[in-house]
Amino acid sequence: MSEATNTTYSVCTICDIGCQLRTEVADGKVKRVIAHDNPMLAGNICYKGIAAADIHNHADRLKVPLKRVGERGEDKWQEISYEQAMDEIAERLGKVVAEHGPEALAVSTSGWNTQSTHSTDRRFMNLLGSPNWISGVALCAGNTAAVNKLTYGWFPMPDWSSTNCIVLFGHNPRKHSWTPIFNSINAARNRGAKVIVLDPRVSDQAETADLHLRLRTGTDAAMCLGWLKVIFDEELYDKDFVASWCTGFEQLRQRVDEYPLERVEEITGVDRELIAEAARMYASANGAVIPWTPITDQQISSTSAIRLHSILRAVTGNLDVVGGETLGGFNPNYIPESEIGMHDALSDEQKAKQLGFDDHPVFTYRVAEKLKKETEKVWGYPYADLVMGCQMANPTNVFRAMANSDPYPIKAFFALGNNALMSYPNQHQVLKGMMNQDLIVAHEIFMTPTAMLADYVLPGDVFTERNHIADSWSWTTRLTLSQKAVEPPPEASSTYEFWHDLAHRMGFSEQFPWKTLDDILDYRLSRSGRTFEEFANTTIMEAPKPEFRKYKKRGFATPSGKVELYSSILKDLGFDPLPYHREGPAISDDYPYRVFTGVREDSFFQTGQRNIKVLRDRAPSPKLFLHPEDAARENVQDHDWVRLETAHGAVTAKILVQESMKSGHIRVPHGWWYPELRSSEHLAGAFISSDAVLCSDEEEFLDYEQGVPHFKGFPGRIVKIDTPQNLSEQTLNG
Ligand SMILES: Nc1nc2c(c(=O)[nH]1)N[C@H]1C(S)=C(S)[C@@H](COP(=O)(O)OP(=O)(O)OC[C@H]3O[C@@H](n4cnc5c(=O)[nH]c(N)nc54)[C@H](O)[C@@H]3O)O[C@H]1N2
Ligand SMILES: Nc1nc2c(c(=O)[nH]1)N[C@H]1C(S)=C(S)[C@@H](COP(=O)(O)OP(=O)(O)OC[C@H]3O[C@@H](n4cnc5c(=O)[nH]c(N)nc54)[C@H](O)[C@@H]3O)O[C@H]1N2
Ligand code: SF4
Ligand SMILES: [Mo]
Repeated sequence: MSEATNTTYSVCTICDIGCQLRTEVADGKVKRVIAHDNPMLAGNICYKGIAAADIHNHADRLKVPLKRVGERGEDKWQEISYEQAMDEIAERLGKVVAEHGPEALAVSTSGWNTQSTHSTDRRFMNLLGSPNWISGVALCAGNTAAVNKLTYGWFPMPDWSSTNCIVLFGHNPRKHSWTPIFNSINAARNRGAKVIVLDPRVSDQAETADLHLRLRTGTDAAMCLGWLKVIFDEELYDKDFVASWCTGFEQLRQRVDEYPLERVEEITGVDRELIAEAARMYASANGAVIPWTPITDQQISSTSAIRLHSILRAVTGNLDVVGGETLGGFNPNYIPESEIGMHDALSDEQKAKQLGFDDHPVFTYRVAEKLKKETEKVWGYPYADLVMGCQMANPTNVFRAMANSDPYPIKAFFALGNNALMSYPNQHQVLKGMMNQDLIVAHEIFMTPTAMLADYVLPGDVFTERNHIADSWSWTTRLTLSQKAVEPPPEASSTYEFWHDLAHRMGFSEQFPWKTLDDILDYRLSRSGRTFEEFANTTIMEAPKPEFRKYKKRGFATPSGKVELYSSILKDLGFDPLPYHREGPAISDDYPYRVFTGVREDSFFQTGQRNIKVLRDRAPSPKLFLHPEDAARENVQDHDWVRLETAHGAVTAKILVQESMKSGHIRVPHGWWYPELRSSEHLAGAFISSDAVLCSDEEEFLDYEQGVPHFKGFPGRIVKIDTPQNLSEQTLNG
């Protein structure tokens, strides 16, 4: 508790960057969520965080468990008690397992918002025997973590406080988008750090960058190969580090020689001189970072592009050094998710059934098993659940199995704090898969399109209603306090309680001895001899001092113990062990534009908050961005309604002509549905404007090694349409 007795520290989960804020309570209700009282942290708040009270107190918050009474997706419900819901879920899951095996349960969760340890999902699933856990982190940071492990065994974090150069591959933090990262970039810039932005658009970060390279979408891997060409030819690499700590330099060099700057210019559309200038700036900075970016998580050469970021860090001597990127390791004071998850409890036979294991294995158990020994040796635990990634099933394979029972049926699907219908490629396939289930459970705070498809909807608690310690999912060693400020609705549960209560009904009570969320927090702190209460009374945030060049003591957690520029694991798996550029599906006369999804919206996090008035008022309708030349060619202008069509699907949205766009490119926003149309449109309009209907999940649109989709530059066209009749006045006018 702070001095004002009714104020507590809370980790905000409106988005996934987890600012520590303060919650003010009056009359047992959240009155306001406000900025931190420590001046160093007070700038870490955006207007979504400020809207937390509106979200948590919203009239539409789910408060009572619901059981489906109509057809699936008809949105007709009966209210039931939590106990009845849990009894019935356990019984129906038991039937699915008896008929189809435990692997017939798939769980989709992003974990960051429900906080109560995503690894309890894994624990339950591993005890039951299902490897089929999927998550939005397969498209965002979790997969990057797994790909980083191939090269040097961990997922590094920029040393923001000392870096001299920041390279942003698309990544565009702003005042209201990942505010703490925005603040860290600004602080570094004010110290004199250079910023290089690679973005087809003139993004907010590009506007103030030292260098801006306007590459064509989906060409990040080729760009990195061009940088390496300069760095090798001009001998700008760290020869000692390469000689002592890297394997495969000569092979890599030969591959890089296949990418002379003329070729890279042709692929990326960026002037070769500018490419060389940027490469020199990065390599000579004496402490440079390439912060994680989702842009390379979601494109056809994703594995190569992420590997190339790792390789650039390594060969320029920026790995685990001051001002570069640090390999954190586990915090010894807190039992990590990697242990809670009980990955050893799942048999090898069940692990091999993980969907994606055979064809797109990089973030599945297939690779985790190969790195297990080294990970334990270097980091102390055999499985590193970094940013929840590293041993996931492939979402595309899971939805195929749900829809077509291929290679085996998935018949039970749980979505926890995750709007799964709209959060993966090929929404049509996800719907088909969901319609083919015997049991769907949604754990949610609002009635989303995904929840509308469930058999049971369980109301969740929110971050002001539970205790938590944020541990950045082992990405960093920092521990951040989040305190319960008010009681949740009586029939609401945390996701921890959900798994605990299900485990106790399904024979796993021994492995779930912690009755409440507070009990498991006490357990996770027990290695530092503290309870949650003691932690909360003595600290609000603690971070062990970083230690650099740890590899000198323990090596890297890879098969060779070194940085693998040439990946022995990719070779073992039958993939190209060296990075390469692969061209995405080609544009044509029929589909002449390169469409990318993203450019996050200040007002919303992903598919959420369209029902929160203060936020929706700021952005009432979905917008396609188009360059003025393209708008003229298509004869469209601001506020016109259009249909964006791909070979796969179509969305309806409004035009916003922007000079900052790159010509030939279209931006489509992510996550639009219309909560206000719940009574008039099927699934509250989830198929009207959602980017996920546009993206194919066929093999030619997937990265080979991980099987992630190509969201950055798929072919599309626009068709001008009349003003839609089914949308609200606010949407039409906004
Ligand atoms: N098609 C497509 N798919 C994408 C992306 C894309 O651009 N296009 N982006 C990807 C990226 S970068 C990410 S990070 C992921 C994000 O995917 P998710 O992490 O699933 O994010 P959201 O869409 O916000 O869905 C979160 C849901 O959790 C609910 N929720 C919020 N707080 C709580 C809580 O405390 N308890 C419970 N039980 N529920 C809660 C919200 O109401 C919301 O419906 O999506 C990925 N998928
Ligand atoms: N307000 C708000 N903030 C958010 C979120 C939110 O939903 N709302 N979501 C959070 C999450 S989970 C994430 S993952 C981040 C994502 O946030 P960012 O990392 O900033 O990603 P985007 O906003 O999708 O796109 C950033 C830029 O990528 C460029 N781009 C498009 N295609 C390519 C390409 O192929 N290569 C390159 N180099 N650039 C390209 C676009 O022009 C755009 O300017 O934002 C986080 N912050
Ligand atoms: S950036 Fe905004 S929404 Fe995200 S955690 Fe911080 S305050 Fe919350
Ligand atoms: Mo993300």
